[in-house]
Amino acid sequence: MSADAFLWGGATASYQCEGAWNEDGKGLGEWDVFSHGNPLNINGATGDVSCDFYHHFREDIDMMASGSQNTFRFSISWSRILPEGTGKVNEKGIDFYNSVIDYCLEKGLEPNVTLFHYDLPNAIAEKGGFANRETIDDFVAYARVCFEAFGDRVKLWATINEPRYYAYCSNMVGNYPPNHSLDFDRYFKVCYHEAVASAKAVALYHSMGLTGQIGIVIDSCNVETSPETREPELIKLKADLFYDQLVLDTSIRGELPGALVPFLRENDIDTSYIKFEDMLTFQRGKIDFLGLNVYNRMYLTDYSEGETEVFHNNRGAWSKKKEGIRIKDWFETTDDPNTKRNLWGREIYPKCMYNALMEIRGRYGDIPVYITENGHGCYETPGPDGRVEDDDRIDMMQGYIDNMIKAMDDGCNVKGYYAWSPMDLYSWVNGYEKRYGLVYVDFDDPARPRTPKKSYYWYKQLIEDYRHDRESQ
Ligand code: BGP
Repeated sequence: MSADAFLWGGATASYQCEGAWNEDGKGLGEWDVFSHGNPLNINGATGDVSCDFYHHFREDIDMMASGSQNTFRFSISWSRILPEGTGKVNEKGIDFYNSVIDYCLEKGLEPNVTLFHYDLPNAIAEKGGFANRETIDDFVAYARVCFEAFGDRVKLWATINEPRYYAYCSNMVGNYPPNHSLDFDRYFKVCYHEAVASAKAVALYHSMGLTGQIGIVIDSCNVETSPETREPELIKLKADLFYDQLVLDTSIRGELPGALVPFLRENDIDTSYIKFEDMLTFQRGKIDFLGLNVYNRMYLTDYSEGETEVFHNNRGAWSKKKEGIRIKDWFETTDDPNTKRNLWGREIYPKCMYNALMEIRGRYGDIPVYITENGHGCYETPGPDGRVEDDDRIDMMQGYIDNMIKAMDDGCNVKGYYAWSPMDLYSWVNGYEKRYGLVYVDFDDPARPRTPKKSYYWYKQLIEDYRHDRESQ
């Protein structure tokens, strides 16, 4: 593979695919506790086994390699490495990830490793998780263990997956543990501490003399306002602070967005946790690349009458709910009659890929970007021949990829694309009915057999055509 070859692959997260939740010395994670009996786990699914990547990783990596993919993004389970969150290292956890990394390299896949993808060790969650400032140093200590164990072979690292969306679901929607609802103080505090933790881990990585690159992964929240919106520029300013600037400005520019503190103060939101010394941490912890997960945009309008409320759909076709929020005197999410939604009420809007990339280029310059996730969740049942004809997924992903390539042609520095997900896996709270994989997993069969879907072959062809057209000269 040439050093500057575009990376094409798939992305997973430890809790969503590994299973083996209590094997080989792994400690309890906050999702293990939540999914075992919390009534807010409304579909009753757990990640105890999932697609059992822990025991099937060679088969999955073989499938990726045969699909012409040259990279694999996965996350490390903090509680598999440090069962209590801090302190003693579980050597069997280290062995597992060594095997995954080594097998990726053997098969020609560049490992792209995320340190934290929503799954705090329970011991850390019980101390308040990222609402507790102590978690910053716990995270950095865990990062050091990973850099020392795997940093010789892993050249692409991400600190935190979607710090904003994790904080949002845990503290605003309340569907993720610890299930706080519309808690603005906690939401901003968690986002802030995650930003400091990420910057500290980046600074540590850069100080260790390792030869790779390190970034953060954000959920792209490209904000657009509907035509009838009053004061659209003000709405956009507020929404950018709420959705993405706290992560982007701290990690790319190394500074807190200037408007953040006055905005929070005017809205009586706690700012007591913001420390002057952290400004230096942000300066020292600038990322090498940005990971961008692209699913949808934030389509907004003004909202001044009525209550603040949040709505979410973890029941799919069983519910008519859309995904969104209304915040009194800030904004509300609204409908664009011209765009489709998936059955979980999320907008499908391929052009947000182009818009998000161009906006990042416009605001932050030539930062290298990886599209660390993009995909389509659907109900799926194989036909009588065992095949899944997932034409909707193909159409959807093709639209997003076309927009990514257009943005690259217009100057965006995109280095790679990861399909969410290479195989079917657990979808947070939604369970297993919402499938994203390019490969079908039969969750009813204890052997968890895998069968490539039509999209798997489409993706392989797309990668090969891209290489032929763009990289063979
Ligand atoms: C992203 C997460 C992934 C994945 C994906 C699909 O926000 O990083 O972990 O789950 O979204 O979301 P969901 O499974 O909720 O449909």
